[in-house]
Amino acid sequence: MAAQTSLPTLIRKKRDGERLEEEEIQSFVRGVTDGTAQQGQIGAMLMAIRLRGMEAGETLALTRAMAGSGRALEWPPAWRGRLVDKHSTGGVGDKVSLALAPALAACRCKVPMISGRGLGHTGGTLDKLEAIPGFRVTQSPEEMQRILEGVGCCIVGQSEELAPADRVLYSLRDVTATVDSLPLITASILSKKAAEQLSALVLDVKFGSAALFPTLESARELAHSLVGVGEQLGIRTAAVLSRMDQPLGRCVGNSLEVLEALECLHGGGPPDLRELVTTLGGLLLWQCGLAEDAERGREQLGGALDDGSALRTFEAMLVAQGVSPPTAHRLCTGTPPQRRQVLGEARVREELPAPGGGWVQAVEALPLARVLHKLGAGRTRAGDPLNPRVGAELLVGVGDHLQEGQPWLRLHHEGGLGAGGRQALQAALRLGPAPPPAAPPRLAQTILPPPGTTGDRQ
Ligand code: IUR
Repeated sequence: MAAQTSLPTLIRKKRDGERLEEEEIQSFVRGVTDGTAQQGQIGAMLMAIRLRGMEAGETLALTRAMAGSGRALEWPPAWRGRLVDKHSTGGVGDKVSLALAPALAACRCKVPMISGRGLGHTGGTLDKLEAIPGFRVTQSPEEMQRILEGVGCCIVGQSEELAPADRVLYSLRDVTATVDSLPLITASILSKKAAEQLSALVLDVKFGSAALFPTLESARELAHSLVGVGEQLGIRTAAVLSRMDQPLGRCVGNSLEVLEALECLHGGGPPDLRELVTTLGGLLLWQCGLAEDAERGREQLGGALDDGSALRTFEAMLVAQGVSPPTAHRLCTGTPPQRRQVLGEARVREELPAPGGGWVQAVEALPLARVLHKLGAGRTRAGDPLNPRVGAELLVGVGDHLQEGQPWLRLHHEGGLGAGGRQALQAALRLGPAPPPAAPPRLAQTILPPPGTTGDRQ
C-alpha cells in the first residue's frame, strides 16, 4: 500500500523522475509534520522535487496535504464569496498591502490578510506595520474574526497552527538551495491561502533584477502554476506580473513606507503605487462579483482611496490591532510633520548629490536595498532586529534631468554610511545623455484562469 511506502522509497521514486501518488505525498507531509521524517530525508526529497519537478496534479496534492497539516480558519457563512487576500512574491518599496487591505474592506470585502516579514533585500508588510507604535501582528483566529466583524480587514503574522508543514519545509529550503522550485513555491504560498479559506486571491508575481524571478517568462510560469492550482483548490485566483527593477513608489524603509502608504490612502501618493493597488483590488472585486469587470473594480477601489473610506478603515484596523486611538488618529489625519513624529525619525538625514549631469534612465532597486539593509533596515536571518527608521526617499524619477551636484536621494540613517556605501548608492543611479525611451509599463500582464475552471464559485 502506498501509505506504508517507506520514505527512502518515495525519495528514490522522485529522484528517478517518477510521479508520486496523492497518498505518497500525504505520507511524506505527515512525516514532516509529526517529526518522524529526518531532516536529511526531507532535504533529499526537496532536492529531488527541485530537480525533477512535479506535474500539476502532484503540486495540487502537495498543496492540499500541506494545507491540511494544521488548522483551517473558519468564517461565518454570510462572508462566503467575499473573503479575499493578496500575495506578493516580494520586492523593494512594496507597501501595497497597507493600502489595499483597508480599501478592499471599505468596498465590502472581508480581508484576513496573512503577511510575512522581510528577509534579505525584500521588505515585509509586518515589519512596516510594526513601525507604528503599539501595532500587534499576532492575533488568534478568534481575534481575527472579531476584527473582521468590526473593521473588515486585519493584517497578521502566520500563526503556528496554520500549515505547519510549510514552516518546516520553508526553513529547510533556505538551507538546501531549493527555494527556486516552482512546485515548492506554489505549494508553500497556496497551502497557507487554502487554510485561510479564501473565496478569491490575487497574486503579484514580480520579475526583474530585484525580484525572485529575473525574467518575465519565469515569472509567467510561476503565475500559471499558482493560478492553476489556486483554481483547483476552489479559490478564484488571478495573477499580475509586475516589474521589479526599480523600487515601487519613492520610499524604501519601513517607517517611510508607512508614510507613503498613507499618502495613497489619502488619494495621492506615487502613481505606480496607486496603479498596482487599484489593479490588484479591482481584480479581487470583480472575482467576488462586487464589480462588473476588473476595470470597474479598479474605479471602485480608487473611489475608496479618494473618498476617505479606506483611510478610516485603516485607522480602525490600527486601533483594533493595538495602536492607541489618539496615535492612530494623529498618524492617519495629522499633518505630514505630525505623522513623521508618530513614527520617529532617524538621527541623520543626508542628501546624495548627482555625480554628474544627465537624464535619469533608472534607479536600481537592488543596490539601494542592499545598502539600506547594511544600515539596519533589513535582516539577514529570521528574527534579527531591524531599525524601522532607516530608509531612503527618491527625489527624482525616471525621465527627470539632473544637474551635477543636485540631490537625487535622501537617506535616513543612524550613521555608518561609509565610502563603499556611498559608492554603491551612486551606482544605483543610471544617468544618460538623452531622455530615456518610454519605460515599459510596470504591470506587464494579467493571468486569469480559463473560464469556468473554479470548483467553488459562490
Ligand atoms: N513565500 C512563501 O510563502 N513561500 C515561498 O516559497 C516563497 C515566498 I519563494
